[in-house]
Formats: sequence, C-alpha cells, structure tokens
Amino acid sequence: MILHEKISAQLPAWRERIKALSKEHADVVVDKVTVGQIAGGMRDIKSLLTDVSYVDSSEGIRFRGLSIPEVLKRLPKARGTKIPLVGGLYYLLMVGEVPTMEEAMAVEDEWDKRAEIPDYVYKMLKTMPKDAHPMILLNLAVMSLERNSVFSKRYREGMKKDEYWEPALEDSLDLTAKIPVIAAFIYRYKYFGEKKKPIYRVKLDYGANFARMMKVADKKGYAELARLYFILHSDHESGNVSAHATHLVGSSLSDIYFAYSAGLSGLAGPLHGLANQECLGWLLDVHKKFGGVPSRDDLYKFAWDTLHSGKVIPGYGHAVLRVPDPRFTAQMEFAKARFPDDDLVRLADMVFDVVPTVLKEQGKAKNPAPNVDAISGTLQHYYGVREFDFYTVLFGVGRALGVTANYVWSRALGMPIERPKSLTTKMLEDVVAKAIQPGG
Ligand code: HAX
Repeated sequence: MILHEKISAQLPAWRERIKALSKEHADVVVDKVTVGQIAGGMRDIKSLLTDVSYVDSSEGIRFRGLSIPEVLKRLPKARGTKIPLVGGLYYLLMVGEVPTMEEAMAVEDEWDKRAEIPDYVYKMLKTMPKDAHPMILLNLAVMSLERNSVFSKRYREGMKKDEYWEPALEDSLDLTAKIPVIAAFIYRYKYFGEKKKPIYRVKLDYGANFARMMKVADKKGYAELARLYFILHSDHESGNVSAHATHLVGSSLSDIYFAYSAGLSGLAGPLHGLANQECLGWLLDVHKKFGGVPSRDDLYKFAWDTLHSGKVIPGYGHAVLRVPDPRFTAQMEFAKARFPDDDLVRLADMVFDVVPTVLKEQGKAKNPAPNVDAISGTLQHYYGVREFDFYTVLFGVGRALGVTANYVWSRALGMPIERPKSLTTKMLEDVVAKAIQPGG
C-alpha cells in the first residue's frame, strides 16, 4: 500500500531527528509561560509538535508547507474538475509530498475497498430517537466501528512499539473511507427518512461519491464543493480543540476510533465547529429582516445592533490568524466563480466589506477579518443542504483527514502520553506575589 511504503521509507530519518531533539537538546528553552496564558486557555504556548500543518498568523494554514492556493493549484484533479482529489490531499498530509495522479488515485482506491459499513451500524443508528443530534449519530457510528480496530487487536497481541503506526494507518484508512458514507446516511435518514444504505461507487472519487450519496440536486457542482470543503477543513495545526482532543486521547494509545470520537465531541462545541451554522443563521437573519440584500448602511447598523446586544458577529475573528482566513477566500472565490448572483453570496461579500470596519471601530477583536465559517454555510445553503445542525458533521468528515494523519505520525514517532502539570490557584497567586514584590 502506497502510504505505508512512503511513510516507511521516511521513518528512520524522522526518528533520528526526534531522537536528537529529545535526547541531546532536551533542555533548550522554547517558550515561557505567563499567568495570563495559564488562566487563558494556554493560548499560544508553543508546546505541540506536528509537521502535518502550520498556521501562520499573517498567512493562514499551510498543509505540509503548501498554502491553500498552492494546494488547490498543485494537487491532481480528476478530468473535467477544478478542485483537487481528496485522495491527493490525504497523500500530501500523510506523506508530505505532492502526489502524482497515480498516487492520489491509489489513496482513492484504498477508500473504495474500505467503504462498506457493517449492517449493525445502520441498525444501531435507526434505534436512536429522531431528535438525536447528527453529531451524536456520527460519534455513535464511529464508536460502534471500534470493534474492528486493527491497532487494538495487534496491541492486545503484543506488537512492538516501532510497529504501532502500521495498524494505526490501517485503522485510519478504514475510518476515513467509512465516515463520508455514514455522514451521508445520517443526512438522508435523519432529514428525509430514507433507510437504504448508501452505496460507495468505485468509479467515483471521494467528493463525487459524497455528493451522490447525499443526493444533492446539483450533484456535479456539489462534488466540487465537497472536495473543496473536506480539503479546507482537514487540518489546522494541532492546538485546536478537535485536533488536540484526538491527539491527547491517542497519546494514551487508545485507537483512532476512540481518539477521533473525542475530537468529534470537541468539534460539536459552539466555539468550534458549530460556529458555521451560527454564521449562516446571522446572514439569514439579515436577509429576512431587510427582505433581501440590505444597503451598506443598514448592514452597518445591523452589525452594531448585534454587538450592542452583547453578541459576537459569527464568522469574524480568530484566535491565531490576523488576516482574512485563506479558507474563507478560497470558498468566496469558489462561490463568485459559480454563483455570484446568489443573494447570500452577495450578502456575505457585503458583510466582508462592512463587518471588519465595525469590529475595528469597536476595537476589541484582535482580528476583525473573516474566518472559514463566514462563508462555508452559505455554500452548503446554495446547493440545498439547509439542515444547519448537519454542518458540523460535514466539518467532522473533513477533520478526520487531518487528525488521522497526525495520529499515524504520532505513533510512528513514538510520541509519549501527554501529561502537562497543574497548579492550584494559591500556587499561582504565590508565583505572582513573588514576581511583583520589590526585587522579585
Ligand atoms: N464579534 C464581536 N466581538 C469579537 C469578535 C467578533 N466576531 N471576535 C472577537 N471579539 C471580541 C472577543 O469576544 C473578546 O471580547 P472580550 O474581551 O469582551 O472577551 C475580544 O474581542 C478579544 O478577542 P480576541 O482575542 O480577538 O479573540 P479570541 O481569540 O478570544 O476568540 C474567536 C476567537 C474566534 C472565538 C472570536 O473571534 C469569536 O468569538 N468570533 C465569532 C465566532 C466565530 O466566528 N467562531 C469560529 C472560529 C473559527 C473556528 O475555529 N471554527 O472552528
């Protein structure tokens, strides 16, 4: 299997580099930790190691060194399409190199072989109450697949530490192959009452399969959006909640089913994956209130009203980025190239013009620019996927690609169990008292 071959060939050199760092230079200081960071969600503390992606505050995400425009330009595309194959992106994340068409297709072929979902998973999902949140259904399905984990089986049989990454890769390919099928089933079952299992067609790629299984009216366009969406949402360094939760749980040698399930639970939170539905909700509120796209002045007042009512403007601001998110830009370009006259696209574009000014005038947000969520729901809405609570599931399908690549490499490089140290409030107060006393 190509990913196995390619990772295997790189491993000795990577292991040497990690060994040199952790054995010979273990005492070199990388960062200092302030009281504000401890009290403030560990923001910006440089303490995680990943080579899969990196977020530069002035540039945005780079996957294995490639910016979003580079990824979209350089990864192989199926004939007649403009957005790269998701298999090529997975190859890039896993291997660290831009694949050829054959290499991207080799990943797509692996997914074809592994996309079948055992019947008991469907049965279990159908026993759930109708009002169960789609993220619960996705998470349950993932957990129910854990019994097939090759990693856990091999661990019980006593595999060597050096071999951990191999069944981790097997599990990751199985899981990423199955997730879009489960997600599409959840969509058709929950909102349309369809009980039939979706069929993954070997002749179609990951994005086209997803569009077909979702039965979105304009399948061709939606396949392109699915590819774009999964690529853009795949990874965002390892400190965000879904990536970090997956990494943390994986560090205890729980298999990827347990680890990704933890990541999904984090993604379900309003400050993380849920933000895209809130953003679309805000745009629709504007649209409804003004009976269409408002004037610039009306939008300006509406944005201020949102802030005055104590709410944030969803889709704007970011913990790390200090420029417009290139994932926003890529999606806006996609929309403007295909459906520039859509009301919500025109509105999202006007919001992009007005809201940064409002946030700058308010002077609180460190970054008044749009993040990925400012537009992603608008695109789904255009293609007819209008069930808001499903959007986090879509995010989860994409995020599986990044967290599994990280999981495989963490096992390959023998990353240890995570165990940061806690302090009590009194201890922190004592540190402060000592620091502020004269001569302290
Ligand atoms: N609207 C209004 N106020 C905002 C704001 C926004 N869009 N963004 C930041 N602020 C405010 C903060 O609430 C904070 O106010 P207080 O001092 O009163 O608490 C102040 O500006 C400083 O915040 P910050 O340091 O710039 O931003 P944070 O790192 O604390 O938070 C958030 C980053 C993304 C959570 C924040 O910008 C926000 O709430 N944005 C709106 C919600 C949103 O778009 N979330 C999706 C983020 C993308 C993502 O990770 N998706 O998974």
